[in-house]
Amino acid sequence: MAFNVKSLYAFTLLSVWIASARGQAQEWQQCGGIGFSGATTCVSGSVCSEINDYYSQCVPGVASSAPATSTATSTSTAPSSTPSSGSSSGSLRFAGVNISGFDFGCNSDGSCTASGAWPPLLQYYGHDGQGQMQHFVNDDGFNVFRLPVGWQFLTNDVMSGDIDEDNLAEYDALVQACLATGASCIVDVHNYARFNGEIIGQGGPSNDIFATLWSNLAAKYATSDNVIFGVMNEPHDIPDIVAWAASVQAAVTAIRQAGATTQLILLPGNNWTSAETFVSNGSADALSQVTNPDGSITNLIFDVHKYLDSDNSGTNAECVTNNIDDAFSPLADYLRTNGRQAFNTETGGGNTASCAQYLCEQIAFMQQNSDVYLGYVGWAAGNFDPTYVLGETPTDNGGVWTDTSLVSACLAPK
Ligand SMILES: *[C@@H]1O[C@H](CO)[C@@H](O)[C@H](O)[C@H]1NC(C)=O
Ligand SMILES: *[C@@H]1O[C@H](CO)[C@@H](O)[C@H](O)[C@H]1NC(C)=O
Ligand SMILES: CC(=O)N[C@H]1CO[C@H](CO)[C@@H](O)[C@@H]1O
Repeated sequence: MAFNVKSLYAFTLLSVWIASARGQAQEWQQCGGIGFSGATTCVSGSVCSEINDYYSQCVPGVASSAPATSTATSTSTAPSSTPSSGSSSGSLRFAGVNISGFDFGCNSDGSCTASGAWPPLLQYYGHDGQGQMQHFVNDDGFNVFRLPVGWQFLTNDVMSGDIDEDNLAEYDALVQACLATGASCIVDVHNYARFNGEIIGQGGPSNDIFATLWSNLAAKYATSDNVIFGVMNEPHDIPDIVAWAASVQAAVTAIRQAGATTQLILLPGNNWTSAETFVSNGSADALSQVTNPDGSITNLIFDVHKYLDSDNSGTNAECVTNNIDDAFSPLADYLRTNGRQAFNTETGGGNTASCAQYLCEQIAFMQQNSDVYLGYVGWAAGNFDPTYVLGETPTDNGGVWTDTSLVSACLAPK
């Protein structure tokens, strides 16, 4: 995803030459790429930046006449006090794909069945998740995978924090296949803050039970530096956000005390982890109170999701928004002001022209704000067919992998 200075420079010279003879692209609009025939110059105050061979777009900033000074465009918004663990060079630390399958059988009320899980591994009669991840790393440059799993699978349908060793061995096969690629691997409990319809800490499993689950998972991966702990997928309709933050705190404390002292932990807010309402819904303030046992907030990252379709459900093939003005721009301001970072662990759209346009715009914006955004993870490959509306599953023809068009156009770093 590294910003290409040479192309920027070339484009800038070109744009001076053409002198806006045929109209200019607006900020965040496409301005180049294979097959593109629209305006290739950008309005004043923005420059055309190459995202990949298929897509260049106008990003805020001015072209430097001495481009060797920096590999990043300056957005002029980053104060010197911003968090430093993310890349500051205009490229994101993480780009990845969800490898779905162990979450199959989960519903949004947190009811899952262990038997509904379908491991995305050939040895368990699933798709070749291992081959997919190797392809995604080697051919596309991805470096993170999110591995959703139902709580019920981990405990073999018992409402408990005690893990079923046989089931964990199956899930661990996917985690190890992920780690073997050299990528980071998000362990994501895909339960919508619930177990069989009842909310954790608010009528459902106690915070102690939830903490025990995470203590056991964290003990398993305490020495795996590349494991990232995704505390919970998509809480929604949580009546008491402060109580939910206490449940998240219980998980964080359990993870750290189990010996996983340095890994990233992802903190999920209400309303399906919406990036758009993370601040307004009260999630940001409540989750800001969550700390490590030593009182620090080191490596505690806000988890946000955002789809680009008309109802934000991630179920429609067409996209209608790049989410910048309504979600990622105001959220970036909040994060910067408060010294925090976020990770967009679910986004995506159909393999359509509208989604290629808007998702590329969204990702480019995140790259420009990589001081506060760690990266993104597309939904989804694994056991989904390429024909699934949001399918990102590559097809394997005798060892030659072919990506879906949205992965090629926007998601793949190279
Ligand atoms: C946050 O969202 C929930 C639904 O997920 C809603 O019930 C609640 O009223 C919202 N709170 C605020 C402060 O907007
Ligand atoms: C949840 O987020 C979506 C956008 O992501 C928004 O349209 C909706 O109003 C939000 N709901 C609540 C209750 O905050
Ligand atoms: C947008 C989307 O595809 N969401 C999926 C999230 O995960 C659950 C459980 O696997 C699916 O049912 C949803 O469709």
